[in-house]
Order: sequence, then structure tokens, then C-alpha cells
Amino acid sequence: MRTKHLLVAPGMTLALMLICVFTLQLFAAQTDVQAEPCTGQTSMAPAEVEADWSYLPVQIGAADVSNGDFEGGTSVWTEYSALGWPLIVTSTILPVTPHSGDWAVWLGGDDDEVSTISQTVAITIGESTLSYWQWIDSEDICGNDFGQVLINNTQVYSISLCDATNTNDWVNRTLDLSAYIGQNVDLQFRAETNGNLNSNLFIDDVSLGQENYVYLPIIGRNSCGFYYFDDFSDPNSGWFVVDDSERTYAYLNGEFQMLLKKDDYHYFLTPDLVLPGNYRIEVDVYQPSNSQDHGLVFGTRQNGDAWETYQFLVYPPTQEYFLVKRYMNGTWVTLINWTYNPEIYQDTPNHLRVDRVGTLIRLYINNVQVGSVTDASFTGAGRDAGLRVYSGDSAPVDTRFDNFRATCLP
Ligand SMILES: [Ca+2]
Ligand SMILES: [Ca+2]
Ligand SMILES: [Ca+2]
Repeated sequence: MRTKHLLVAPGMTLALMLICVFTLQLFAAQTDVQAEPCTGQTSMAPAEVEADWSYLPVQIGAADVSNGDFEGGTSVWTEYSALGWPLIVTSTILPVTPHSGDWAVWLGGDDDEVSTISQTVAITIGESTLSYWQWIDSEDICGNDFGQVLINNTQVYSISLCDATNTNDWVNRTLDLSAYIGQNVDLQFRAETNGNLNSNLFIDDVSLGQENYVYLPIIGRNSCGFYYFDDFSDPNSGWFVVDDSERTYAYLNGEFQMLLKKDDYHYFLTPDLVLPGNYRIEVDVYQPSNSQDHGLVFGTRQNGDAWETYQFLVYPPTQEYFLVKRYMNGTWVTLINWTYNPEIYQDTPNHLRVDRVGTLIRLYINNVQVGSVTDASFTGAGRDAGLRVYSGDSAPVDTRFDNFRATCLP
């Protein structure tokens, strides 16, 4: 029987984390910053502002998702259910109220099921942000059942369907599909379940819309000429390597390893970039054994022994992220306190991305924007960015980075 389970997600335990006071050590040509044990943190209310970019939006065409509200039934969409279930269904069948009208999509809902709906859509400059409403309802633990969005059969978003990710209501999600601008692509929503403990993924009101900004085509994404990328396949690509009693930095199996061997150490490491004023920093990162917060630094600048930086951190065990800045004088200011977000994967690499344009900072995890802040510090060209690790009380903490990329933004 197809079953229905409405579960209450357990209360989230916020990890209480300390930000530590750093002292500086320089090694070779790299920036490698060591921390003293934690002494507490200065925090203030996050200044989270949704701000428009200063570029003129360019809207081209009226491409959108046909029958995205499913009020036309199965029209335009292709359905597939391994177990033969109808997927685009009315409120008489759905165990939840549709987000709009009388129709919505019910994926999963049975054991050992693979269910998909798909259609071809045009991704244009004005219509490159996928928006949809989802409702996750599962009684399983994370890691067994999955909901996914695929473009041309390549996964661009995945989430465990489990009690920890239950939404208890319709929630809106957006996905940046600007990488596909100019293409007709196959858009697919998919759920796959294992052999027990029911999971459901409901979808409604799929659309392609315009984000707060678009790239003017006459400028082009990388026309400003700055580009840095390292997939760590070349062990001589220039990152600082070390192996001592405190830490090992090494090129390892096509990744960059930062292994901290003792508790209470923070480090960041940069390739000494000289970034333009507007830039994007990205990396893939995971921790194969013990977990501590880790991520990216950006807006980084040194002046003798003093330094300043932003840090964008994630802590996968509780699926939280954090944005903080440090001034030259050692003062720390929290911009976004530890915040739960289900986009953070717990067991697979997370793709972290920061877009810095003027005073605007946008944070992305696994291609989903999770936060944005305007902050007038550390702007302008000439700054650095890199990788950041922490051992806490969990040493040894092994953090693996891959595909570190810095690109210019218009
Ligand atoms: Ca609907
Ligand atoms: Ca299951
Ligand atoms: Ca690699």
C-alpha cells in the first residue's frame, strides 16, 4: 500500500561554537594562520539584507515551465514510476493540500520506488532561477531515501528524505540554473526510496524566474579576465604543504588534505590570490572521519602580523552554516550566526560558494542560495581567499578540499 506519514521533525540542537583568537604565522609564500585556543566570540545581530544588484536586469523571452502548477494534470510532463503509481494527482489522492489549486506531485510514498517527472524547458537570461515548492514527509533516517533535481540527467540538487529534513509544510526552494543559459534542458524531479520506512516528496508550482540580477550579456561572465582554478591533480600547483606534529597539508588523491592533529587549532591557507573587486569563490569539501566546522575565507588581507578576513563555515553534523568577519585589530563580528539549512549534506561533499559584489555577499551551499548580507568591510580589489579548517576537541580532524575556484564577477 502506498502509505502516508506525517511526522514531526525533531527540534534542532544548535551547536554552540566558539570563534577563536588567532595569532599569525607565515610559511613560505602561503598564508597559513594558526589559532590559539578558543576564548569566546563577539557577536551581534546578523545584518541580513536582500539587496538588488546594481545592474540593469535583462529579460529575454517568456520562457517558463509549462503546466508548472500541475493544474493541467499530466499535460506536458512525462511521468515515470517504477511501481506504476500516478504521480501528478489531485487533492482527493494527495495526503497534503496542494500548494496551488487541486493538483500537485507525489513522489516516493512507497518502498523501493523510483519516481520522476520531467519536461524540456528553455533556460534564458531572464529565466534562469528554478523555483518550486516542496513538502518532505518521511519516517526514515537520513541517507536511505532521496529527492533530487536533475538537469539533462545530471544531479544539480539532492536532499535526504528523512525525519531530520521534514518540512511539515510547503517550503519554497530556488536553484540557480544560470550555467544552462541559452539551452533547452531536460528538467527532472526525482525521488528514490529504499525497502522500508516511508518517505514522500510533494512538489507544486514549478517556475523559472528572474533572480535579483542577471549578467548583462555584453559584459559576459568572465570578461573581467580573472580566473583561478585548482583541482589538485597537480601536486606542484603551489599550495603550501607541510607534515609536522600539528598538521599535514598534502595533495592526496587529487584533493587537498588539511589534517589537524591537535585540538583547538584554526588554520586558513590561501594561494595568495589578488582578486578583483567582484568575485566568486567556490570549493568542494568534506571530512572523511571527525567533523568540525570548516569552509572558505575571503576578503582576506594581511598587513604585517595583522590580518582581516571573512569566514564562511559549515558544520555538517547539525547542518549549520556561519558567516563571520575579523578586523585587523582582532575583533570578530558575526554576520550570520549558526543557522540550520537542510541543503548542507552530512555525508557527501558540500559545494560552498561565495559571491562578493560591491558590499553584497551571497552564500551558496550545493548551488542553493542560503543567505545574503550587505557589509561594507573588506571591499575592493587586491584581496585573497582560501581554505579554512578547525580541530576543536575532535583532533585529528581531516578536511579534504577539491575544485577550488575563483572567478571574476561583473
Ligand atoms: Ca497545483
Ligand atoms: Ca525509506
Ligand atoms: Ca580533484
